[in-house]
Amino acid sequence: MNRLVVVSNRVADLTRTAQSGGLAVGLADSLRQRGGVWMGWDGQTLKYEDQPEPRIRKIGTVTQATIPLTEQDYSEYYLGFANSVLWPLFHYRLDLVEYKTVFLDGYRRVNAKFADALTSILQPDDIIWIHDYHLIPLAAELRQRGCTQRIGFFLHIPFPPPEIVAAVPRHRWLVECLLEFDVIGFQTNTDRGNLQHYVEDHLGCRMEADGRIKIGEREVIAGCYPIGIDVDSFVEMAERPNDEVNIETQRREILGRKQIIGVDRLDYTKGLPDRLRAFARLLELYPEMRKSVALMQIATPTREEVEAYVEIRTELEALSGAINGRFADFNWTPVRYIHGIVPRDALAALFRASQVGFVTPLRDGMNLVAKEYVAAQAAENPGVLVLSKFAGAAEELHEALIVNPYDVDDMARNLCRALTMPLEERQERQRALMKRIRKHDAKDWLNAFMAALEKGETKHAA
Ligand code: ADQ
Repeated sequence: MNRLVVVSNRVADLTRTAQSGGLAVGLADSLRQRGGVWMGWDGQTLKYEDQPEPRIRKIGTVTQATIPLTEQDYSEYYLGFANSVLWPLFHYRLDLVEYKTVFLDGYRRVNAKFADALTSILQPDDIIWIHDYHLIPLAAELRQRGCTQRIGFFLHIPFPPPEIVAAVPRHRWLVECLLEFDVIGFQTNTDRGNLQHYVEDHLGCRMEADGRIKIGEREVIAGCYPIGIDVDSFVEMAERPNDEVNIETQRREILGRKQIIGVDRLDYTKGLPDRLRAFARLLELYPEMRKSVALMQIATPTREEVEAYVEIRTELEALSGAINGRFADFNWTPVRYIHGIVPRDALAALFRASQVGFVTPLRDGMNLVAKEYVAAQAAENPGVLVLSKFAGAAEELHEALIVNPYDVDDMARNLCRALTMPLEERQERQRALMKRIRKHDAKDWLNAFMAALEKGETKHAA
């Protein structure tokens, strides 16, 4: 088996049990199983340019190679082009794009820096797998340095329709860079279809039904590889007793109260304000629900140097305060808003102890929380997943209650339906959902992508 070299903006800390961020969670699970090298930024920012060799560290089956960035790189590449241009745009939020010419310069410069560092550790038989929107030009940079190894790319976030991609400054260059990879992986058929429309409309190329795109003498495979979780390890975590969660759950049971849970990185794509409004609407439309249900929203702060993230935090704090101010009683707090990272075992136990998993992004590549919630449920008395139709996961998880995250009334009605759903229907939905998350788990994701990258298989592309 060839050595697998994974590259992403950040490498996850494989020694920690608490991890927020889908790429870190999904990749850590997959890479631990196969072993290999993981290269990325070490999270350090230097004042001045330094060109050190990547720092190498071995953790179990994985060798980590990390490099620092300069403050200028961080501001122009990471906060700038990646998170103030590509992230909002690829999530269909043109209104939040903030572009400056130096952002694109920084994006290109850091991709060249990654290519230099990577070239110094590559071996001839390596297979390279690059992740996410930060590193779209990396294959082109590597090819310029004479790299002939197979290179794959996986986009964790959505790929929008051509009219939206066309709002990216130098969008044609960006997509041409994407086509320098041998395999391009998407979360959903919708995303892959959007690339097809772009290459047909703007580049005059054709994508075959099996996902092959011919570019001169080269052939690129565009495929759909929905990311999954390590189901067994999540099930095991959820079944393990957790004293703190148990005490809290017993207290709720005595009081006959149910719990709705939401867990997200604090990001404007996750639909958090309308989620809270939907919960308030539930209490308005169905007064009998008051005192018998609470919403626990756990939200980890991220990217706090970007203005839009500061605004969403302020808005949420105000909203949860307003809902509690309006509905709370001396012995009932309707919204519990927790601003922080929860260890994964506690998270699994909390999911299991919650009667509804409320996952309502306005747009999301996949959304692993939806799959984790399903994995954590007890087969004999499962909770119900209420899921946004704009999460990539909705393309697979048909037995969830699918809602429109912009429609507060629709979400409130479905919350009520979930909270009052008969046991038999809950069990039936849970069985079907479990089957689906097992079919597309972390191992399947890795194997399907590797089959395309190593053997040129297109079975998942169509
Ligand atoms: P994210 O946008 O980070 O990922 P998601 O897929 O939901 O979104 O993954 C978040 C992960 O972090 C989950 O494993 C969750 O349990 C964990 N997490 C979130 N908040 C947490 C908290 N407060 N405490 C502890 N853990 C927390 C990106 C894309 C997604 C895509 C993934 C994987 O935006 O669409 O599904 O990558 O490809």
